[in-house]
Amino acid sequence: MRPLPPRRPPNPFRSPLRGPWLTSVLGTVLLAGLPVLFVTGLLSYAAYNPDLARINDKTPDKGLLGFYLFSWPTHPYWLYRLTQGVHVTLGVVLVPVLLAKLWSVAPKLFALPPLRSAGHALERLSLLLLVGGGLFEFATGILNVQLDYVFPGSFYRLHFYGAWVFVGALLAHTVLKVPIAVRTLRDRGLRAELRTPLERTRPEPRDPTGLVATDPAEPTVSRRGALGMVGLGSLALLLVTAGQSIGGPLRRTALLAPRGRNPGTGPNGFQVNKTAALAHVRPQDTGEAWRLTVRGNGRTVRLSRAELEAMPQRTSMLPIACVEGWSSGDQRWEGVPLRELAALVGHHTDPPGVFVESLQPAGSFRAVALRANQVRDGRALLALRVGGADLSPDHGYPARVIVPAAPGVMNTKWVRQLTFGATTFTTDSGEPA
Ligand SMILES: Nc1nc2c(c(=O)[nH]1)N[C@H]1C(S)=C(S)[C@@H](COP(=O)(O)O)O[C@H]1N2
Ligand SMILES: [Mo]
Repeated sequence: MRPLPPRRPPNPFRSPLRGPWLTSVLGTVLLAGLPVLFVTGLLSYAAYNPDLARINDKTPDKGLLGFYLFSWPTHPYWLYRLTQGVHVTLGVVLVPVLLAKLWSVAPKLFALPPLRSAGHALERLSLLLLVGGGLFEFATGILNVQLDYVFPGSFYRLHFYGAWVFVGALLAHTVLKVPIAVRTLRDRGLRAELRTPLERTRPEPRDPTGLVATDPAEPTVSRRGALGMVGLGSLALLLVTAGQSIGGPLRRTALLAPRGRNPGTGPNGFQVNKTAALAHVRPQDTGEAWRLTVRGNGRTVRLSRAELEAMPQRTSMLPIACVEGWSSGDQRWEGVPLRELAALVGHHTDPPGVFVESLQPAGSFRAVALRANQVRDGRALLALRVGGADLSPDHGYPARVIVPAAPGVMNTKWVRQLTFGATTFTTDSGEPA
């Protein structure tokens, strides 16, 4: 008996919309957005001043990938709020486009046989890095924002290395696909296609890309309709996300914001990333017995809160802008400029950077190194009050740092010690910082 020819399963990819045109349109949108995501992501890493101290560096093994680092400026004071707001908002908004793009090329992703030749294997590998890398970056970013640092300690590393892998694959993919995308978009104008209703929606001509269905089903939606759904999805995500960065009345529309939609009322009524209780900062540590230790130049000064309040106070209108994309908006902070505290230990002109340590016993954001330019900016404070009231326990009472243009993590709460001109950054527990 002769063996039966292998039975081919019915082709599951029968949508008449698939084809190089739809893929090119979606690809063009991604090609406009992804570089912005990449650059704002790199900027976010630079904003931590990772080259200043190990403790600032969440990706210590970066090697050459840190080639572009520079000292993060303090002007304009809303810089990180802007770059990180764009990064997170754009990332969320591009999700429907990414999913639609993957849907549009699905037949290629599941093509059989999986490997036909060495060249084909290489192409598959680059696709794996592209698709896997893209999904990985979007998934880690969104999980980090929504699920409160689900990858303890490792998010930054995963997201940073993932970004380089993804961008490498994207670059190769772009070089390979731009010619066909340009040709396709030129042959089939966007306007004409967007005017085509369902009745006149036809599959694209068969072509070597293998995207067009061999046995297309009847269309149930036009290309205009399909792109419209993607656009509406993105618009809806924009509307429920952007408010967390923009603030004002829009904050209430930020339904996807992980924090701060109901932050309470009053001067301290804005987002809290980590509460005092979660940080294991106990009331007895922040009461009357609390002292701020200021060190530098071989000297040590200890100050009570009353003594800090007796120093000349300065007011700074500054936002907290978290890596998660949300911002508190400008708040009116009052306290002692960091450079005045440097002067207390003899740094009267051109103070150096400072190592800030919190009362918080453990956790990755309890200490930070600030650069000289941040200390020298007169708006950078050890804040005691916000919006005319004492800091609440959750916002860092008795004292917290606030620095213009810096990421939220630099604004250490429940400060215990400031070391100006520190050369080693080791916390009391001996942990390398
Ligand atoms: N000691 C300490 N300070 C900290 C943190 C922390 O976990 N511990 N979180 C930081 C982060 S990630 C942000 S975004 C801001 C949030 O400040 P807020 O809670 O007052 O809005 O505080 C920063 N300061
Ligand atoms: Mo943050």
